[in-house]
Amino acid sequence: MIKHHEILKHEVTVTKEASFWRQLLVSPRFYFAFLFIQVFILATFISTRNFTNYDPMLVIKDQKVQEELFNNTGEHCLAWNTSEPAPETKCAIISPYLIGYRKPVISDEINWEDTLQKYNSVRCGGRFRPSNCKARQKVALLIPFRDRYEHLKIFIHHIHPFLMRQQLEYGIYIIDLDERIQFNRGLLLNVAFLEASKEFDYDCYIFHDVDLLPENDYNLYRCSDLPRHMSVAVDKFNYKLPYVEIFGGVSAMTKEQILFVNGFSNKFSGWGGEDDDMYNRLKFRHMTVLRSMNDVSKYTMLKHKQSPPNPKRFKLISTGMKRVGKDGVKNLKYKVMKRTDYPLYTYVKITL
Ligand code: BGN
Repeated sequence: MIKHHEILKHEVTVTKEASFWRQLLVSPRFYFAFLFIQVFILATFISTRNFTNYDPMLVIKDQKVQEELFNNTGEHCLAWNTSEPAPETKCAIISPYLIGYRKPVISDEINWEDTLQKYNSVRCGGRFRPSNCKARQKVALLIPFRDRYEHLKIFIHHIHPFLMRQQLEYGIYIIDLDERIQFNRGLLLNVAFLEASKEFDYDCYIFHDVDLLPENDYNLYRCSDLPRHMSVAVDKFNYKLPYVEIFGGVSAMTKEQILFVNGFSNKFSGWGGEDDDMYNRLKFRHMTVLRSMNDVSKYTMLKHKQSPPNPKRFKLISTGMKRVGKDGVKNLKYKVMKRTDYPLYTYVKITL
């Protein structure tokens, strides 16, 4: 038999519960929290969607110009036809195809097959030249590489139309190192320079990290009378130059400038310092570094884990100028393990 006081206890609990819900429903705090949660869910949803998923090929509004520029042939990986006469007229100083600032597309939907199909005017090895004029500079894009195929896919998808719009004649070189050897950016850039210059007499060599995507195609990928540091404003550094002497990320030098400082040091294994050492080399040889304005030199950095910094880099930098003559591009020995002209880039893997 249920006792009287137990019924009472039950009723009190029910009334307490009812009053809790009533209080909750009339409380402005409850509605505020409810609204806040909804806004939070909506904001999360919006931020995970990629609204900048535009097609860079379609940003050129004029269909005829687009066809001329990309010269679709419908075939993949054609070699240059050397007997084909190159156009005589020089391209305009500032290409008419430039579109200015566009946030780069970073999407899971980017895939090699589509990229290959889209950029089928690129010749074997990732080479291109404008079909209707003579490019003002022949540019080699040199990319030190290890494992980051996800980045490479997005980079290649972004960089081809970017360079095409600038009406450059160019080649893209991905330089990989035997995985038994610690990554060495400076050494790989030296190799890239040597390998690219064996093929063509390029006017300009651009040292380019695979995780940096230029945002504005007025950031012209060409060389000047002095070395250029190009990745001035990177989103990771709030679009500000982290320090004046920085020369990493993306920079451009001519063959003469590279040889004048004996390229990069080959001694910076692991992360950091090789670019600072290069800056010192330039200073040592009385060269200043050119930079463009922040708004044209903007870059998006693809996300990745920070590699462990090389603890020896401080010592190497402080003793660097004693080695300029004997540690660089002129004294580098390496063996090519693999060299392939892929449709969208030249791949070279080396060992020491
Ligand atoms: C610096 C690195 C550079 C790198 C930039 C940007 C060093 C040497 C310290 C004396 N330099 O700190 O190599 O490009 O950051 O990430 O670590």
